[in-house]
Amino acid sequence: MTLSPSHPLMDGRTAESPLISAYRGVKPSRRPVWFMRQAGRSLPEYRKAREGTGMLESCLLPELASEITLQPVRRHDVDAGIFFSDIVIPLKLAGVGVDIVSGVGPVLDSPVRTAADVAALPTLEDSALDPIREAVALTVAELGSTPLIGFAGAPFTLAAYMVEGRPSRDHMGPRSMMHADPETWQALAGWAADVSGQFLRAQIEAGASAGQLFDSWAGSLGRADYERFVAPASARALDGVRGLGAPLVHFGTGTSEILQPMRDVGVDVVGVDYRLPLDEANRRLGGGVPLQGNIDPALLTAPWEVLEAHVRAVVEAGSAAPGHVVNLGHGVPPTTDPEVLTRVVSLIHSIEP
Ligand code: 1CP
Repeated sequence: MTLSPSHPLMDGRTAESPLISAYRGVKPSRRPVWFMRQAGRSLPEYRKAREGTGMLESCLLPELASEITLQPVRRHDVDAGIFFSDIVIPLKLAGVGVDIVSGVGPVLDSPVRTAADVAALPTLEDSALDPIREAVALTVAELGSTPLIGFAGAPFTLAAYMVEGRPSRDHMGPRSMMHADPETWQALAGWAADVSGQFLRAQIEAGASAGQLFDSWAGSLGRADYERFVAPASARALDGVRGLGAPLVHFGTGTSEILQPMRDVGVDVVGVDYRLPLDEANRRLGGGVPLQGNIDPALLTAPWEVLEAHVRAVVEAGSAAPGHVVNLGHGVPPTTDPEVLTRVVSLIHSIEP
């Protein structure tokens, strides 16, 4: 498994970029920063581009998905683009009935709750991923030396939507299934691992220079359940991706107690949410793992002096790790003033790496 010689990571465009250097634990020329959900409703140009087009439909129109991916890179001078798509796109491309309902999130036509439901799940044909490959190729052609990050949802977070049929607070459905019907759980997590892995691999092969596995809701699990029922599936999702040589990041929220097992699924970098200072995260990981994070999104509306002090504290704490990519502790809130994000980027770039 190797990337083509014309891939941005192989032909000299991105291998020494600040982002890829920091992910590899090499000192970068400037301290890299990007924001989860940097594309999206905080940007007026996004709202304009999306007008009249459904969320999932937008993800499957290569020119539109590419344009939306590029918008925050042009505006903020961030050190990476994050591919505009959604964690439920591989479900949709496999033929599972799913939509993103405005103001709600992913909603399935029929929740997946029994062994028969899982057995009836369709396979994801490789050719169905062609619109994704095309959008990635268009995007990296524009990005030049700025790396594109591909991503996928981790099996637990995907299964949380599949079992509940919609967003939920406590993810009771999948957490109950693990114990009540472990075989069905394993089959579902395995299915989710395979489609996620295919989705991420397609993005990296088409030109993404790094990949992020989002297990946004893994923090609802205790460590024992995470290690037994979830980590093996997350590791499986990355089996077809790890050997490509693109750095891999693993992120979730509320994961302070499971950072080490999240690292152990076989990633290079751990994303930390805003709850745990990065120097403590570094300590919990034994000091050898590059980190990503963790500005508290709530502070984006604080007075500038308060936000600046917080950003400086995050940078200081992150300096303990062998590499640090600045990000938020979770996604950009839709109400964020985009000019604040631009100012945060230039502050971070002004600090010695
Ligand atoms: O109304 C709109 O404009 C749609 C909102 C939106 C957007 C912009 C959704 C619906 N998804 C996305 C894009 C998206 N989703 C990206 C790419 C853009 C970027 O980061 O700049 C990414 C990486 C995701 C991944 C995603 N989707 C996650 C993991 C990240 C996270 O935020 O934790 C999750 C959990 C989803 C599900 C989802 N999709 C959309 C919503 C509103 C949700 C969350 C619903 C919930 O609360 O459970």
